[in-house]
Amino acid sequence: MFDKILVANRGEIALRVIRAAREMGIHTVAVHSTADADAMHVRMADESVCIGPPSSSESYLSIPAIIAACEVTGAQAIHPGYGFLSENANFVQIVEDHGLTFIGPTAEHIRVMGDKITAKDTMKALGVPCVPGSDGGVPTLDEARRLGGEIGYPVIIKATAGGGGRGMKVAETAADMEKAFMTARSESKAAFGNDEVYIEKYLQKPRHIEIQVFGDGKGRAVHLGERDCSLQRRHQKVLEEAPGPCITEEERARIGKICAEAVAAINYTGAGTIEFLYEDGEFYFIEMNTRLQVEHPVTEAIFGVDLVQEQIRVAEGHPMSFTQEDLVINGHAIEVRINAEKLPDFAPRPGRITQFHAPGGLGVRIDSALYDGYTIPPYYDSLIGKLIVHGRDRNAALTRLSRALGELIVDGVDTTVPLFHALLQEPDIQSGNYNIHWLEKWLATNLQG
Ligand code: MV4
Repeated sequence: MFDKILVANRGEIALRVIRAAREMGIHTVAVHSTADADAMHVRMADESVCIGPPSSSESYLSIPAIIAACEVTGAQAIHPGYGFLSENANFVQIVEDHGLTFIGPTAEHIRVMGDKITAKDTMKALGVPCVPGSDGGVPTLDEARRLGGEIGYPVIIKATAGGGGRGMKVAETAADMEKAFMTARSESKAAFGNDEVYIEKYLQKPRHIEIQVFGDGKGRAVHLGERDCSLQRRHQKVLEEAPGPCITEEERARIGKICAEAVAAINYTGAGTIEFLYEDGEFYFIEMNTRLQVEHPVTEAIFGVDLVQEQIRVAEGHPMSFTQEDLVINGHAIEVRINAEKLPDFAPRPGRITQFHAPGGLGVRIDSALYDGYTIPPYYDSLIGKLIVHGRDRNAALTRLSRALGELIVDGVDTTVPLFHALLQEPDIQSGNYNIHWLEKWLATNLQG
């Protein structure tokens, strides 16, 4: 059993981890940059260590500073949250070399899934359905042209070192292949120092459906259904819900079983997300995320589990506290991401919060590190809170979301809250009829126009 863990993150996710640990009787150490000396995670943790200047690369991404903070405080384990060092295999290796425990998967799992070609090969071999495309990397333009003809246009060229939308190019026809292939390769080389690319059939109107999985590292694993995260802008999720409005119980059971068996087979430890594109009733694997995700609370709401406590439990070598049979969906949950950004261009708006009032009541959860008088620093991402609502069905969740947004007060900076009020008026949102392109099209006609 750990007595003390270090939280290598900031903002709402640091609070999320501190709260989980506290309920388990585990002491917490916050780390912070000089810009975050007054941040809520520093106040809420039992102890804190300043690890560097404002720049993330010299603080939240500084491996020596974080290892040193463990050594001076006696923390035995590190929870990375999301972002920062959460999917850095080299960091995990160093943590373990110092006799500390990384609360998450092994360095090897992170490495395999971090390379998108290796991830796809691995998943394909484990029986997970993938987007039709190249078998591994595509080294030459000739090979790309041959594959384009074979797969059928449109195709998408993706960087193996990419992910989350970075380093992708679509070739609509054979005539576009040269430009798309060459740009994908050179941009990938410039961004990641790796020019290896692969090719897939381009799906034109899919939904983004991701399956939450959880493993004990000893060959047992479960799935916790799906989240529909199709509402995105520039590859940033805006609203997420569980269960997916278009997924049937049969589809969930089938794809869930495939995912749980795949992660069991690789002895995966802790929380993971298997991302799919879903079109015309079929699932196509695209990527696996080896971390706890921002949107994990919608899954927690409908299954009534604490995924962070579960991560800590399995990191200590204990079994999971639930079996697949225990995991029954109750109702529907929706999360909206509240960013300090000004519409219509979503420009970051750091600044002082003059008033913050969180909504409450049945089925309402706020994960936020805001407080009255807090100054949002300009150095980090603009997520300042998540509002998660839970109701007996999707309509109840939508009604509750509208009610809770009405109670929320965030004064002093612009936020994405007005976007959600507007989205709730849309028949397509009310009915769940949207795909990965819906939001960008809506923004183009309703905000820019
Ligand atoms: C695709 C695709 C269509 N066809 N792959 C974007 C992020 C990365 N995770 C994968 N992405 C896509 N891959 C094939 N074969 C369309 C996208 C995509 C997308 C995916 C999920 C959510 C939003 C998106 C927005 C644009 C493109």
